[in-house]
Amino acid sequence: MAFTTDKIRNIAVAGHGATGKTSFVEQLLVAGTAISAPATVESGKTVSDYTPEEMENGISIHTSLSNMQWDGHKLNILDTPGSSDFVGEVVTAFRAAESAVILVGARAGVQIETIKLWRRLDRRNMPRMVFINKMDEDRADYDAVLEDLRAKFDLTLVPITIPVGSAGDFRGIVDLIGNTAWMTGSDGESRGDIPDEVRQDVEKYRAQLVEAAAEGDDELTMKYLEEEVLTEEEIHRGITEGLRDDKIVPVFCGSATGGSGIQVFLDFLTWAAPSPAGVTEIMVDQEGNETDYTISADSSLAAMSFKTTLDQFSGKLSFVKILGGILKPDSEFVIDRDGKKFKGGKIYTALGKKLSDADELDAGDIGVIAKIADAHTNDTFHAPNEFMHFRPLQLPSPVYTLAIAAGTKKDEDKLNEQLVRTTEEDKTFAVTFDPETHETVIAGMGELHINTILNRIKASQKIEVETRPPRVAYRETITKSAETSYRHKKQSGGHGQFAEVHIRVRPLNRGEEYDFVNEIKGGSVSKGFIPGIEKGFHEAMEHGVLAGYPVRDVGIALFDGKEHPVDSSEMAFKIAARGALRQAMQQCGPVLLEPVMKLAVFVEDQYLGDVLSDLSSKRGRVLGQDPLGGGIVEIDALVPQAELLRYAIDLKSMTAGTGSFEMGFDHYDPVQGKIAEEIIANSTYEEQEEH
Ligand SMILES: Nc1nc2c(ncn2[C@@H]2O[C@H](COP(=O)(O)OP(=O)(O)O)[C@@H](O)[C@H]2O)c(=O)[nH]1
Ligand SMILES: [Mg+2]
Repeated sequence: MAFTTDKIRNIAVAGHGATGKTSFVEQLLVAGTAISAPATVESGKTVSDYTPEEMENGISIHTSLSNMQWDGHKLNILDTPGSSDFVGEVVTAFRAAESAVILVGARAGVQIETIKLWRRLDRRNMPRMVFINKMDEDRADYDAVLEDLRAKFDLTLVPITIPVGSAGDFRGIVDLIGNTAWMTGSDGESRGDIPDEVRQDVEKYRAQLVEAAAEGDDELTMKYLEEEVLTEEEIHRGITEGLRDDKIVPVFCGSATGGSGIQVFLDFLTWAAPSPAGVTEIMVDQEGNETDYTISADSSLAAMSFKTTLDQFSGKLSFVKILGGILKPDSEFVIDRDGKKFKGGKIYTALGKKLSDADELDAGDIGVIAKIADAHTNDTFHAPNEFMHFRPLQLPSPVYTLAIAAGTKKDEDKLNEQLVRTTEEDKTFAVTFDPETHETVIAGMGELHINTILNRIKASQKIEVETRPPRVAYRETITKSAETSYRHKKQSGGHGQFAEVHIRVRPLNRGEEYDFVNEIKGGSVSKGFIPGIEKGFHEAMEHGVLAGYPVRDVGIALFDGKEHPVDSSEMAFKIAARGALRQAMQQCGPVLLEPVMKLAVFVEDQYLGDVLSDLSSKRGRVLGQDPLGGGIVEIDALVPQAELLRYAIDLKSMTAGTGSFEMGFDHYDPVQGKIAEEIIANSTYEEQEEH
């Protein structure tokens, strides 16, 4: 059965690790009769956590897609991992959904990932709801968590449901709009009268709710100011508009393992959560211009692949969101990246790992296309004869890198193939070959992320891999000017080799790389030899005189030279130029340069002191500290890359696993003293040249 765009809801379930997301999704699916009973995460049998690595670790690692029906609507639910190592999966889910529900523990309250997710949603202006989960847990405190949320976030937080009792005494919830209680019993939730003990709370929170609804819409504001009441229909309108415009955040509560708070939440999704109809996506044309594209089933076929996986039985699975038109099994489409044409073949809806045939998927819907071997994450699939490309997922850059090699030479190709394949699926994972260090370098979001990938490759390919910290890409440069001349002369039988160059060398500004001026007047060196001379300079700059690292930011002027009518050649001038520049660099105060990274570290303030002193021991320079509210601090700092090779691991151990960071290359800085001496002493360059 196909659902029209306005009857579809795509919801991302997000939150700090272990707030109960996967358990919550189980309950939604039970209520929607997509499954008959909820499984516990510990049993390894939940719908969402189905990969071997998830069952082994007991946590969600991938975003998994489920679908269910509720009151004439189709809900596509994306359960996301809570660990910052898998933030790429969360971004993926946010891209595919129109709204998100953030789970927060009724005892734990706002945690570090809650804040980071909130900021991510802010950047997208994405409508969001909060579900305060684990109301049955010891020391669960709804009021305190709501207060905590209000203190930390600017948006208007509006309770839609409140608890009846808490911790051991938690018995159900009250739906403030419908004015009914939903009490939990052995056979799930059932409607009942509002218990007297919560009447006062109901009144207090209902007043907040009506006031917030009134703020959603000017007309309602007027009416509320005059009459101080709104009808149920008006409350619905105000909340729906406030949520859609990302001004108010509806707050729910319940217990995922106890199956409480589920019915009201599902009803709410159908009447209040935004559908994909009329939502805009950003399209990029071949010149890079961005335009808005409105999701509509009336357009020609367009879809975006937001996730790719490799299934043992079904082969490659492309998770797509249909943005235009209607996808059918026989639809023809083209992949924007390489222009290759495909016929859809089978299309599916997903319930975790279980795929079911679909007859059609309308614009706004999410589904799976199997066996398109060439499809990658971020591809746009569009109707033949028109080019379309949707803006790719905006993912954070990797923070943890390792050099990698197969255990044995013969497995090298296998390993490389698997690594490259992983980059096509997982856009937060990268692999590069560093021609300078001859290392294959992999990069990801943390140790857990990288280990998950490598364990999968090792198990599926039956190969061993070895990893070690990657070499740092040092550079060399000069600090003063000098003038020098160099003669290359060789007499070996037949005709000899002769060339002489006179050069002036000066340091350039950082980042200017290389500059060459030919100042020769009067033809002491023929024009024809100049390309050979420049080649010689480039060769000399490939390996500096200190430790053999590439040289940069050097300006060279060729102001004189000598040539021989028979013995001079381009080759002879290349050798002379190389010799001249190497000689000059010795005289120009050569120094090592090291890459310095810009770092944003997120920590709870109890760890702030430790993290700051660690940064200073790592030669870091703190640029600022920004309290993000709720005891979470962002530290911005500049730190040499050489000190950060294990930071993804160090930070986790310093902060009991709660800290995380983002980083990117910033600039090169000179390294001096003992540290430079050590790098030079450890350089293997000279040895390599002798082979
Ligand atoms: N007491 C209680 N435990 C819960 C509740 N929801 C989840 N849990 C437990 O919390 C742990 C983490 O749950 P999980 O669904 O994997 O959380 P996720 O990491 O957010 O997906 C599991 O042991 C669950 O059984 C709840 O409402 N009450
Ligand atoms: Mg989970």
